[in-house]
Amino acid sequence: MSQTINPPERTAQGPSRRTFLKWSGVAAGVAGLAATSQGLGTPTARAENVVGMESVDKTVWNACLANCQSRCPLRLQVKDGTIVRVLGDTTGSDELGDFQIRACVRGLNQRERIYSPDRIKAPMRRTGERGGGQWEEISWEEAFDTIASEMKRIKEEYGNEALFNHYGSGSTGGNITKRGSSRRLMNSYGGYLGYYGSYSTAQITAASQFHYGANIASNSFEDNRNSELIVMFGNNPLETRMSGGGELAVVQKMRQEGEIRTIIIDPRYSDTALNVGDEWVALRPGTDAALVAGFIHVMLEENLHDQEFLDKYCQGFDEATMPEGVPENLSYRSYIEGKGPDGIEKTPEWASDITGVPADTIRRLAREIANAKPAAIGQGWGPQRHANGENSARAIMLLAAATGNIGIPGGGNGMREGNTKIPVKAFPDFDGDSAPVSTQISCFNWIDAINDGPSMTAEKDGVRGKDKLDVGIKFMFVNASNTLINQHNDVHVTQETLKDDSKLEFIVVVDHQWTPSCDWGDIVLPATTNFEEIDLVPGASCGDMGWAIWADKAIEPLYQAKTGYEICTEIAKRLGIEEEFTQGRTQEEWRSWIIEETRKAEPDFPTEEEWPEVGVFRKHTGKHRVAMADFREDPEANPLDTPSGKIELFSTKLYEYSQTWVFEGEREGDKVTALPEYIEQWEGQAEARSADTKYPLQCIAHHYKGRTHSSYANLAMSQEMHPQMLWINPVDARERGIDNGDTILVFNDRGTIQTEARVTPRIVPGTVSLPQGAWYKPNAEGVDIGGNVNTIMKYHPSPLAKGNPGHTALVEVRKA
Ligand SMILES: Nc1nc2c(c(=O)[nH]1)N[C@H]1C(S)=C(S)[C@@H](COP(=O)(O)OP(=O)(O)OC[C@H]3O[C@@H](n4cnc5c(=O)[nH]c(N)nc54)[C@H](O)[C@@H]3O)O[C@H]1N2
Ligand SMILES: Nc1nc2c(c(=O)[nH]1)N[C@H]1C(S)=C(S)[C@@H](COP(=O)(O)OP(=O)(O)OC[C@H]3O[C@@H](n4cnc5c(=O)[nH]c(N)nc54)[C@H](O)[C@@H]3O)O[C@H]1N2
Ligand code: SF4
Ligand SMILES: [Mo]
Repeated sequence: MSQTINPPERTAQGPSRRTFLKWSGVAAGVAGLAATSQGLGTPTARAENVVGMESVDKTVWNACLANCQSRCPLRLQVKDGTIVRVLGDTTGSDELGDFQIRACVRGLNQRERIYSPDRIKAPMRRTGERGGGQWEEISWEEAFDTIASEMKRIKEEYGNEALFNHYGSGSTGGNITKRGSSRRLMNSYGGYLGYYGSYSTAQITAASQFHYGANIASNSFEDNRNSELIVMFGNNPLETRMSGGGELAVVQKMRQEGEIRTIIIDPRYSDTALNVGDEWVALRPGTDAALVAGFIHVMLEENLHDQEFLDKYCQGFDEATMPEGVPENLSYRSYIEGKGPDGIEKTPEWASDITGVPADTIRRLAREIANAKPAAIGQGWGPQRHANGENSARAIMLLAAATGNIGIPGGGNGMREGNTKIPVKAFPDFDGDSAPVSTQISCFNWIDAINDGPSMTAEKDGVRGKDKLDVGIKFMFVNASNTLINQHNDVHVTQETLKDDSKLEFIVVVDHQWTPSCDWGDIVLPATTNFEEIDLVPGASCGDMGWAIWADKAIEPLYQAKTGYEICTEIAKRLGIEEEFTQGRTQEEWRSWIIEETRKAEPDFPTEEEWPEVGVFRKHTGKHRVAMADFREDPEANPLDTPSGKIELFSTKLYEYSQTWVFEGEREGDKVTALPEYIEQWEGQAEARSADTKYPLQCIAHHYKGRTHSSYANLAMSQEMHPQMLWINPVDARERGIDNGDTILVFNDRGTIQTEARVTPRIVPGTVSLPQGAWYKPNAEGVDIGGNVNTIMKYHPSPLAKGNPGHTALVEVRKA
């Protein structure tokens, strides 16, 4: 029926410039563009200066809910039912604790997203083969009836564990508008196969569970004012928490205040290195554990480590603090001194060969890090989103322990910085401990659960809550997610898996943009953007300040779009569980409930009457977060949740897993280790440098300014400001005859991507980076001209977390 308008015709990277200009040519568009381009001034100044502001019908609060780990309020100006301008926060100041929370270019360019030609306009059903691109428009009635009857059929035939609510982070910032609705729907219907971990943090979350007994974020960035030295491993707040009132602002404020020496350890000279770094340590990806081992070797030789801290608070640095019943020479000291099973002494020269960092630099840095009292040692999530990311993450935590920096002001526990949120009541999704089904898989290995669920076990695949799965995934709800295709490692494996609809029998995709994942749905539903519904936005924070945002409906739903709550209510009705699902409340009534419930614990939280005027509610804790201060103070009274109650540098549980977990087939050679030792990655630096390699370049996939993962990727303005390109060092480019701006092919045995070269010394030689999140767009030959890095990434869950190794792959590059 309406194939011509929906799904939309896309060019290489979303709609063409021409399409964009066409829609922005409407009367309101020009003014809106002008306002967007004024984003450089302070939002207050901007709001005052906008010509004709008095002529709009209304200005409402809402927010950018993309999962960029900032959360910016937006002021939407509406005329004749159209959003004509998007303005930033008009409250707050430049003072720490009262920051004006300034939206970045993505948030301010919201109109292009709301009025994008890629908007899904009506419910659609596939007609030909799955993924074949043939669609027909159907009515909402028919869509709801079909989804409900498929859920019923699959539940009756296979049980609730055949239902799956796919990972997705597109509406993470919301509360009622978050994906809670689909979770609540499926839990009201008896539950679904759950997942643990996230695409963001699977490895560090799993690793910290064994190391610290819990996922404990480090000291806040504001606490850096108490530090002598800041060391950031793969942490890039200036590009990945970009709000002008978020961590970007805190980090820059701290820099202005104290000029504390800052060392950035990253294969890339990131914007954080550029803005606040004093020294860039360019290491090869996946080698952080080797670098740390080299540091510790120097510290032990020169007696610079904090032996007292290690003795009192940690298990397994020395033989004397090993758990009982473990053979000799398995402590970290033995590992460093070459007395462990591998017999290799972890000298700076050894570390240098692996990391590419000169041995003398390793010596100098080890001394500096050990002597700075205190030092804030922390990491972003880049080091852990790797093949053996669990060990990289734990090694960085170990460095914080060996230097005695844990639990004190100005120090840190080696995790990513912590911050403080206002405890806004969440829209109840019946998940967590109260979920009717407790069986879980990792968020990343759903592919295996589709292909052969019953073969998945606890010891081989990390199934939790049961020894093995009884049934594979048969029904999938994909809500606010482009992870079905775009964001999941190896688009080819994914497509091959989804093609066979006798395995995964039914897929519903709900989004507001027709993404590459929509191409693989059986039914695709048009969701509203959060600007077409109401909410109370929780969970935003930077440093020691938290905030919440009032979100009002700016415009009526476009096309035939419906809210997530409405969609799930209609399905619930047909499943006979409407009452359980709604509890008799409308979306407005849920917002009132959220405010009332929050006010019980937070009496100064605004009332519903106050909110529309308040817009943004901020609260500073008045102190700096110091992680694990209680434990430092009194480890006996406040033990950690590890078997020993201590920091387990040698993990008792992981030691057990190292002997019982199974790695076979493709995963052979993977291992879980009790110590955070360096493990050579598959497709890591060693293979890249071996003489007979076909693919000599390590490829990482940093998170990029132009997008939030794949969100905003389809917008012409985003593409113009931040075009997709491969970062490549001049040395590697010269060898291949590649000049800056050349069209190139990035390839390995899994696939080929066509993109542009950015020849820059800002990336270490031997490594390239293709920022993740560009929309997958294969041409007739199967070459991805969209520039999606998951075309060359491998589907290979990490050993412990079964997480996404989204920064590990080898490639070759040549001129197209
Ligand atoms: N603008 C923007 N902001 C975002 C996002 C986005 O897509 N765009 N995504 C959001 C989401 S969902 C998340 S999870 C976070 C992600 O936040 P992070 O995971 O911290 O971001 P990454 O860019 O993956 O990695 C951070 C840095 O680690 C470096 N790195 C990669 N491999 C290694 C390594 O082996 N060792 C070391 N030392 N460094 C390494 C990268 O070059 C990069 O500079 O960002 C959030 N914020
Ligand atoms: N190789 C590699 N791959 C990676 C990464 C990497 O570092 N390397 N990073 C990974 C990480 S950290 C993450 S978090 C994932 C992110 O992957 P995803 O969680 O899939 O995030 P997005 O790509 O932003 O897709 C979110 C979708 O939600 C939609 N959406 C937004 N708001 C709403 C709403 O209100 N309702 C509905 N129904 N839809 C909405 C958006 O339009 C968008 O299409 O990608 C992962 N993929
Ligand atoms: S993408 Fe992040 S930093 Fe940018 S406006 Fe949205 S919430 Fe703010
Ligand atoms: Mo993420």
